[in-house]
Amino acid sequence: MSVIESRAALNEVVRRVVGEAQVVDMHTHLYPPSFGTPLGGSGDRVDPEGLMLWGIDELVTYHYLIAEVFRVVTPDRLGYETFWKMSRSEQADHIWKHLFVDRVPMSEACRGVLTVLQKLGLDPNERSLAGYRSWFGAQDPDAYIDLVMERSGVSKITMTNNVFDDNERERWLADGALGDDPRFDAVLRFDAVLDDWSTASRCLDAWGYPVSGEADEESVSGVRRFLSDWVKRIKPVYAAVSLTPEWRYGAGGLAHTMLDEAVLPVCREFGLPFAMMIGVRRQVNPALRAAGDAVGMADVSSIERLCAAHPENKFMVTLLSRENQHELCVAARKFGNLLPFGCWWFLNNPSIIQEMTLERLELLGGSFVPQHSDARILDQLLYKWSHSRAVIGDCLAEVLGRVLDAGWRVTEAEVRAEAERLLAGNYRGVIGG
Ligand code: FIX
Ligand code: ZN
Repeated sequence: MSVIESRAALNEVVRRVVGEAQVVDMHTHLYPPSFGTPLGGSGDRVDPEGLMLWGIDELVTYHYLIAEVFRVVTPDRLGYETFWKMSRSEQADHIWKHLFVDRVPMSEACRGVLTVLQKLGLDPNERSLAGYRSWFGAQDPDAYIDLVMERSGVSKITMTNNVFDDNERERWLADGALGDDPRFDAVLRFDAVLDDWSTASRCLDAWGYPVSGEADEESVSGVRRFLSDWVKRIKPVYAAVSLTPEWRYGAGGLAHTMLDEAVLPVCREFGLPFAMMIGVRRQVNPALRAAGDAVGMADVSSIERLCAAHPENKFMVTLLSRENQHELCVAARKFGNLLPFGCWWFLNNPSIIQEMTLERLELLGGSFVPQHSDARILDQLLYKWSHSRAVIGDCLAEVLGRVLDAGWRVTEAEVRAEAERLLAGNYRGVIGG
């Protein structure tokens, strides 16, 4: 294949190739229909507590949009509890009116809903949700997953399986084959073990894993048995926790002991990478429920100490604070067992994705994972990946353009190889997929 001679030609090739490359989405909150879905194929409510969320009412009531609507119709005008008492479709009507009809839907989360409708071939200009509701109500959830994955270019969806969530845990205990859908990979998620020991110890005791209030041998072996049992049950591709900004490693304490003596040995035993998502300040406004979390800076030196202490473990890390991103890149230059990933949550906006992706390419070359969707509603794959591909493509084009200016010539095949590494290969290499 011929080499690319100009920036203009390179830009076209890079954007096309990044637009086409299949993505392995390494962190979502999505599920197959086997986990139940509130919106059945005929539009009736099949399982109100179902975990597979999809369709226009779920899209419009995404917790990002709930936070935004309370900025426009402030709680003194419409109380939180009044909102929460509304049905899902009443909440959607409220958000649609105030964020889409009465104002231009310009935030990233608002624009995302429009992109989804566009990618589905629907007219995003409807001023009422009725037409969309009948379209979505006529879809079959299982077939719809295939449609969304095909149109968003996602070849694999990685779940978040929180074993401390009663709804999810009971479903797994009732049916161990839940995760057998080949389109989905499971992930063992257990935040409480490392950052809410009072909850974790109470639950573990109740579930038959006797532990004490200390990080003693009984507790460590109880946690190891618990994690091992759930690894065997759900067959995860990695283990994961979300941690608050206060998390530290190196000064001892219960979380340090549980990591060193329970979590990381189990990861080594089963060959599992360990993902850490650090920086959420939980429930700064509890009245907003899932929308009530905020951000704080993590301690990157703790991540460095962890990677140094456990060279045989593989760590995948994403940090929630924009201010942490450069130091995470520097830490990744020091430890080959540290894989930075994604532009998480409040960072998942074009202006910040651009800043983070350029500094990662400049400091790490192509050895990182630029994005995960964090989608909670299936349809969001259609917007989260098209919005991110556009920015990632521009950043890769710029950096490869600089290489071209320095006299190095690349072929389309080499560009494709870099794009595929960024969007799938680097992550698959860590999970052994
Ligand atoms: O901890 C997490 O996995 C976070 O991504 C979620 O808790 C958060 O609500 C979210 O969906 C952000 O995009
Ligand atoms: Zn998440």
